[in-house]
Amino acid sequence: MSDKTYAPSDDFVKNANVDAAKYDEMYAASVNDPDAFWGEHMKRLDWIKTPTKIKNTSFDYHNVSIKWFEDGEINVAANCVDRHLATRGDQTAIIWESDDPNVDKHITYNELSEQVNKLANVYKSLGVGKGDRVVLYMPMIPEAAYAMLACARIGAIHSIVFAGFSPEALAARVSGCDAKLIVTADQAPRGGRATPLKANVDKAREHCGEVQTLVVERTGADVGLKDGLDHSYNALMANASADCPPEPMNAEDPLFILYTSGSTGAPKGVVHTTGGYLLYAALTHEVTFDYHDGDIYWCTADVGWVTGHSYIVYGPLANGATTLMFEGVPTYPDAGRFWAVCEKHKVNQFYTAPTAIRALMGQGTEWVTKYDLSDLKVLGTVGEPINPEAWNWYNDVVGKGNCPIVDTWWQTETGGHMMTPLPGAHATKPGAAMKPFFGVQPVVLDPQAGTEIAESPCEGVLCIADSWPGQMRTVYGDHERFVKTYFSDYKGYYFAGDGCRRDADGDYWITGRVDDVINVSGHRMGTAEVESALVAHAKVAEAAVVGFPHEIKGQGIYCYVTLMEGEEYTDDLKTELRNWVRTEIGPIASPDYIQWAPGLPKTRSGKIMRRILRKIAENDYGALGDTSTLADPSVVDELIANRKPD
Ligand code: 6R9
Repeated sequence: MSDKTYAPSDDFVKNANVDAAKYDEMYAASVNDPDAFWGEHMKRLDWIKTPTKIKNTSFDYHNVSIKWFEDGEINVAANCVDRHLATRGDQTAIIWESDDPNVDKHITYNELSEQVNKLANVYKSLGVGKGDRVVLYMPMIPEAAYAMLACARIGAIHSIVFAGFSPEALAARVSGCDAKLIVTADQAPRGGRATPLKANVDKAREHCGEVQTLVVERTGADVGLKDGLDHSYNALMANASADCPPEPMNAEDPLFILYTSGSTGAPKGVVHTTGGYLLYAALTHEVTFDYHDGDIYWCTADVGWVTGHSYIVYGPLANGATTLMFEGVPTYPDAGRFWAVCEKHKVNQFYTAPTAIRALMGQGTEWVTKYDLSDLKVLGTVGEPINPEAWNWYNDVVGKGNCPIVDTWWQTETGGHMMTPLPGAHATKPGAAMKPFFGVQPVVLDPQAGTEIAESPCEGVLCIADSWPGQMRTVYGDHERFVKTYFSDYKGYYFAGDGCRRDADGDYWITGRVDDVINVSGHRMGTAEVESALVAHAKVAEAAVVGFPHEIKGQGIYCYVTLMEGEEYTDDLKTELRNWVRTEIGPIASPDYIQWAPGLPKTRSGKIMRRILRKIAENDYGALGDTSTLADPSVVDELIANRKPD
C-alpha cells in the first residue's frame, strides 16, 4: 500500500462527465433518496411503459426480494439498437478485430439492427420464444453480440458458456437451464489455433441430449451438420426477414443467466433482469470510463464472462458507443498486439485484467513504446486485485502518466461496477478500488461479530447495506441458495465474499476472497469444483485444492491428492490427472501443481484444515498456527517435506 496519489490533470477534469463536486453531490443523492435518484436516471433508457415504482427491495434474511422498476416495460435490444438508428445509424457500433491482425470489420448501428432483427426471426423459426433459454458457446465475433441482442429482442434468456469450457461443463450448463437452442460456431480461432466448438457441442450433447444447434460459419471448416438437429447460420439468415418487433418485457423479466463459481457446490446460475441491469450497465459505462460521444472504447474481456456482458455489449451499446470486440489473445502474433490494436483503431478507453498487464510487463517496454498510444484517455482494470508494480507499469508505460486508471471492483452478481475511482473526480492510489459507485453502500464488518466497523482505517469483510439496480435477483431455479449464499452469513447485508480495508481517507482496498473461491488469471473458480473433478477420477480417493500466489496468474491451482489404496504415485499419473481436470472443466482449471498426500490434515470431526494447506502451498509453513486440533498432526510434517519447491 503506497501513500502516493495520482490526480487527473486539470484538462481532464474540465472535460469530465463527473468531477469531484459532482460525484459527492450525486453519491449523496443516490443514497439519501434512491427512488428520486434512479427515478431520474432511468430516463436515459427508452421505456415502453414508464415505471411508477422504483425501488422495492429487502435484504431481510427471511424475505430477500429485489425488484426495481417493477411495473415498467422495456426492451433491451430496442435500447441498444433501435433508438440509435435515427441519430447514429451510420456510426460504427462494433469494431471487430479478428485473431488475424490483418482482418477487421466495422459494423454500423444500421447493420447491427439488420443482423439482430434477422437473427431474432431465425430464433422464432426454430421455436424459441419469450422466456425460453438459449445457450451461447461462441468465439469473440460480432455474431456473439447479435446472438445476445436477438435473445433480448424476443425475450428469450441467454446463458453464455465461455468457449474455453469443456464439453462436460457445457453440458451441465445446457441441462441446468433446460436450453431450447445452442448457438455456436464451427471453430473459434484464438492465438493462431482453433478450438473445435461444434465438435465440443457434439460431445456435450452425449450428456445433455439432442438440443438443436445453430452453427455460425466462422472458419468454414466442415463440421458435419446433422439433419434436423444442426442448422447453418448463413443459410437461415439468408432467408430471414429484417423486421422483428421488440417484445415488451417487464423490467423484472430475466435477461440472462450466467453461471459463476462459489465456495461450495456446482456453479450457480446468476440471474439478471431487464430494466435495472441495463440502466446500471449503461450509467456505469459512461461514468466510470468517462465515455463521450465519438470515443472508441475497448474492453478486452470475453463475452463468456460478466465483464463482456456489461462492458462489451450492453452498457456501451445502450449508450450508443463504439465498442471494440477482440477475438485474439494479448500475445499473438506477438506481445505488442494490444497496443497495435489501440494504435490502429485509435482507442480512447482501454479496459483489461491485471493478469494480462503482468504477462505483458514481463515482455519489455519496447512492445508498448513502438506504438502511438496518444489517443488513450482512460485505462481500466478488473477481475482481481492489481499489485502496485503492475499498476505503475500500466500508468507509466501504457498511459504515459496521462491516463487515469480506474480499478473497478465488482462481480458477476453485481451486474456492474460497485467500487472504482471516477477518472475526473478522484486522485487514484495504486491498488485501491477507492469509492462506491452511485447507490452502493459498502460496509466493512468484523468477520466474527458481524458488526459494522465505523472507524477508519479498518479491515474486515466487505458487505453492501442496500440494493442497487444491477444486483442479481436470484440463483436460477434455487432462490434458497441465493439467500443462503449472500444473505445468511451477515444478516441484513449482501455479503460479497471479499475482504477489504478502508484507509484513513475512507478509501476502499479489496484484499481478495475470504472464501474458497480462487482467482486464476482473472477467472473465478471454486476450489470445490476442481476437487470434485479430481475425485471423479477412478484412482483418486480424496483431494483438497487451494490457491497459491502466482506471479502472472495472480493465483495458481495447488492440488493435494490422496490415491485409492494400492494405486501408485507416478509422474505419468500427475499428467493424467492434470489432463483429466482440463477435460472435466476446461483448460482454465488446469492444476499448476499436484502434490501427493498420503494423508490430509483433518480435525477430529473430519474437516479438512484448509488454512494449513494454504500455508504449505505458499511455502509459509513457519506460520501454520495451531495444529493441535488435528486428528493426526504428523501428516503435516509429511506434507511439508514434499511441498512444492520455491
Ligand atoms: C467482474 C468480475 C468477482 C471477483 C470479486 C473479487 C475479484 C474483481 C476486482 C477484484 C480486486 C478488483 N475482483 N474485480 N478484486 N479488485 N478490481 O471479475 O466478476 O468473475 O464474478 O469475479 O473478482 O474477488 O469477488 P467475477
